[in-house]
Amino acid sequence: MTIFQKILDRQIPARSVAEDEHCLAFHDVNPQAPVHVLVIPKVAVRSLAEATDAGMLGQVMLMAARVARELGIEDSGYRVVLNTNGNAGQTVFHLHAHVLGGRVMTWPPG
Ligand code: DGP
Repeated sequence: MTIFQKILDRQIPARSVAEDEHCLAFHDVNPQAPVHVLVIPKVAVRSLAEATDAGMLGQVMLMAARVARELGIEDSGYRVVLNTNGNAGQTVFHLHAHVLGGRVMTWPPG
């Protein structure tokens, strides 16, 4: 079981930001920006590479946009990232979108 499944099951705590029937959003424990929130689907899918449900992916993206709006980074701008497998640095194998904002982002990412 992944650490994010344990958060979904309320076995370990997280600082929740938003929730609906499809997704949970919570603050990243190791923030890389003033706003750094993770959005996870309630279904356990290892990564974007293994996702087949377009509806689920859409719900994750819509929740990311909602979080950005509600945390006040919509107008200043934000980045949504899905690290996928090794070279991208994925460490938790429950699909998740990082919502990063509150500072200027560089491009390309390192
Ligand atoms: P990734 O490298 O894309 O798999 O990102 C995993 C993120 O999850 C990383 O930024 C740190 C975060 N994280 C790992 N364990 C926990 C935890 O127990 N609680 C919270 N809130 N975040 C976690």
